[in-house]
Amino acid sequence: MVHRLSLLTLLTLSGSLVALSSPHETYSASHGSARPKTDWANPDVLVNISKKPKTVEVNITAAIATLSLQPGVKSEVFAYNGHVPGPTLDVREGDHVIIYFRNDLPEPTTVHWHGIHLPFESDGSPFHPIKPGETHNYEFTVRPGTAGTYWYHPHPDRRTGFAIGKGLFGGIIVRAADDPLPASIPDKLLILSDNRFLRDGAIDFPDPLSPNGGIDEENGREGPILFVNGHVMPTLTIRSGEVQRWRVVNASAGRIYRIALSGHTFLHVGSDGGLFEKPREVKEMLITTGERVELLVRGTDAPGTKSVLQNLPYDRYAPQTRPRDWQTTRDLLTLQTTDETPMTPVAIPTTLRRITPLDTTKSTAVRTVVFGQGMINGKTMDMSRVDVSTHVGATEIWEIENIVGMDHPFHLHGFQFQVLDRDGVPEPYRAWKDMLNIPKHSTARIIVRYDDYPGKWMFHCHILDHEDHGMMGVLDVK
Ligand SMILES: [Cu+2]
Repeated sequence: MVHRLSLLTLLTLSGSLVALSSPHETYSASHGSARPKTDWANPDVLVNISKKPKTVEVNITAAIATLSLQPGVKSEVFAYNGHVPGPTLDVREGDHVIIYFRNDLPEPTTVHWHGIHLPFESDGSPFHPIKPGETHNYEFTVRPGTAGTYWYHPHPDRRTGFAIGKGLFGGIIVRAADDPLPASIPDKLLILSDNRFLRDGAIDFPDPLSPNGGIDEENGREGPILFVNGHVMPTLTIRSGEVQRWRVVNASAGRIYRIALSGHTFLHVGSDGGLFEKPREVKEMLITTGERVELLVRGTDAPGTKSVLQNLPYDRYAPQTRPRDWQTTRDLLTLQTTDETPMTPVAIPTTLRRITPLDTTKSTAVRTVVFGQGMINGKTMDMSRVDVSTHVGATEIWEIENIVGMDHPFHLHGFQFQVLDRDGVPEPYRAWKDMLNIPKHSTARIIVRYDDYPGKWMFHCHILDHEDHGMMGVLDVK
C-alpha cells in the first residue's frame, strides 16, 4: 500500500447527507419513548423483530439509493435501509443483539460497531469482508456498564472513507438498566457529518491522483456543507427551563468539530464509553472524528427566542494543506425556545456513576505508537502482519506520540481505554474512551485491559483517508 505525501497547492473545498422514520416495538414508554415521524432529532429506530426477551434482532441492508441531500438536488448515495443516516440501533445493557445484514452494494463492505465490546468475528473489520449480494449475521451481547452512544459504519479494506462519505453511518444507543440521569430529560441523537458535491448533485470524490484528491488524502476529506442527522441547519425546539440530553456523534471523515451554543454552557456528562463520574461544565466542546459526547443543554433562553449551535474554527491541519477557509465559523442548528411558560429545571445529580481506574501497577507492557504522516511506527498497514501481540487478561499502557504537524485521532477496536495523561498532564477526570485526538506534536498515554475476546483488532488513525492509506496496525490478542 502506498501513501502519497506532500501536496502543495491549496484549493477550495466545495458539499452532504438525509433523514428518516419506527420505534423499538418491544420497548415502550420506559425505553425510548414514541417519536413522531417529523422528529428529525431522533432518527428512526431499527425495528426489533425478535419475540425473545432481552433479545434484539434487526435487519439492515446497505444499498445504493437516490436521495435529496441538498434541497432540489438528487444525489446517488449508499444508504442503510434507504436512509442517511441509517436507522438507530437502540438496545439495552445485557441485550443479545443479532443484526441480519445484507450487502446490496456493488462493492464489498463490512459493518463496524464502533466502540462496542464484542467478539472479533462480529467487529466488521477489514478481516471479514462481505461481498456484493452476500449476507452476514453480526451477533453480540451488550456488556453491562457500557451504556452510552456509539455508531456503526463500514470498515472495508481501503474504502472506508468512500463508503461513509457516500452515506453509510448510523447511531447506536446503549441504555443502562439504571441511568442516573432523570428519565424526564429527553434524548436527542445528533450525528454530525459534512460533505461536498459536484454541480450535478453527485458526491464529490476526486480522482486520488488529481491535486484535489491528493489534498483529501493528506487532509482528510472535508466538505463545506455541514449536516445534523442529514439536515442542513435544522431547528431543534426546547422549552425555557427544560434540560435536554444531546448525544453527539462525529461521523465526518476528517473534520474535527468545535461546537459552542451562543449564550450557553454545556454540562459535559459523557464520552465514547458512557457517562463520567461527575458532570463538567464547559463553554465549548471539541469532538474528534469517530468520537461521541453526551451534553446536557439547558433551556436558559427566554420563551420565543433563538440560539445557534455553531462549529468554531479548529486548526487540526498541516500548513501545506490547511483549507483557505479554515477559520470560517459554520452554523449547525438553531435552538428555538418555545413560547411556553418556563418550566422548573430538573435537578442534575452531582455523581453519575463510579468508574474504576485501571491499575497502572498491573501493566505488563508499554506499547509505543508513533503517528507519522500516513504511517504508524514507520509502517503502513499489512493485514498479514501483527504489530502488537498480547494475551487476554493483560493490562497495558500505550504511549501514542504524534510527531507531525497535523492532528491524528487514535481509535482502538474492541476495548475501551482510559486516558492517563496528555503531554504529561494527568487527565483531570476518568472516562471510558475508544477515540482520542492526538494533536500535532503531542503525546498521550492510555491504559487498556483486554478482558476477553481474543482476535486480531485494529488500531488506527480515524481520519478515514489516512486509515484507508495504511495508517493502521493489528493488535493480536491471544
Ligand atoms: Cu491521521
